[in-house]
Amino acid sequence: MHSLNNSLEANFQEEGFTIIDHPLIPSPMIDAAQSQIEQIKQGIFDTGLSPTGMMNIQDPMGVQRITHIHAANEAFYNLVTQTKLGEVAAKILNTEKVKVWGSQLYIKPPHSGQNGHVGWHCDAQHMPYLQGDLIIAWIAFDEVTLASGCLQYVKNSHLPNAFATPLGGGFQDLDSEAKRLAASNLNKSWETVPVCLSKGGVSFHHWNLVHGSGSNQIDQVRIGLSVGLASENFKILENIPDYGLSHIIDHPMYCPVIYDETTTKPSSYVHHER
Ligand SMILES: O=C(O)CCC(=O)C(=O)O
Repeated sequence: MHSLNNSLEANFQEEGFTIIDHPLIPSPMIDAAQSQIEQIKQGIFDTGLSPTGMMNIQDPMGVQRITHIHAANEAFYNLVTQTKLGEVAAKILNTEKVKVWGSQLYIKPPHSGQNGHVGWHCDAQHMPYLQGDLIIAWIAFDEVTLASGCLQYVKNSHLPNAFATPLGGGFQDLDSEAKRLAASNLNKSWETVPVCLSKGGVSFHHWNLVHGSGSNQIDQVRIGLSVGLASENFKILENIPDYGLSHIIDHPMYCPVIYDETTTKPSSYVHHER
């Protein structure tokens, strides 16, 4: 077990996020995954399993999303399971075991305008059926900056009663919503932190942290893979629609354990059958 004063964990608890700007994920693994995106969009899945959703994937201006993409493609699966992602998440979560409960590829086309905004939200509000120690890792497929529409975190907004509940990821008027949220607690400062990353850099954020992202104003597409991670104490609540998650939560491809200190090898390293 990692010590409580571990700096990654302490930083995460205090601010609600941890940014690892050096390439935690090796470039060849990112390139391998990126080269598969077009065929995934065309419905070709080399694992034989489908993603759980493909949203707006032909929209030339809006945010395109593919959920549980790691189950549908081997290069994405390797990127999630065979890198240091789980090890770092274990330190942040102060846990012995890390499980993936979801992933979402976010593709922001060049010059996306307001359609390319992801509204201020916290992940907990969109997934009320999940409970426990949950975090999100966001992996940059290329250098991301404010100009390319990087994530923006609102510092300390994960703390109880920080701000009013945001209108959610679908509400794309970032400025007016930021004003409303900031005014909802005048005793607290609304401080946004642009999550600028180099290729292979990863940011980790708290389940309750308010975040969003602006438009991609450059000529190049902005791609990031968001990976939902949890420690062992996590559970799916009953009687709340969970969009089928309870059916795949024990599936080794959809929801692999990517780090396990109690075994010599994380279980996800076992190659899946075709
Ligand atoms: O990629 C983005 O701009 C948004 C991602 C996001 O909201 C998340 O990973 O929780």
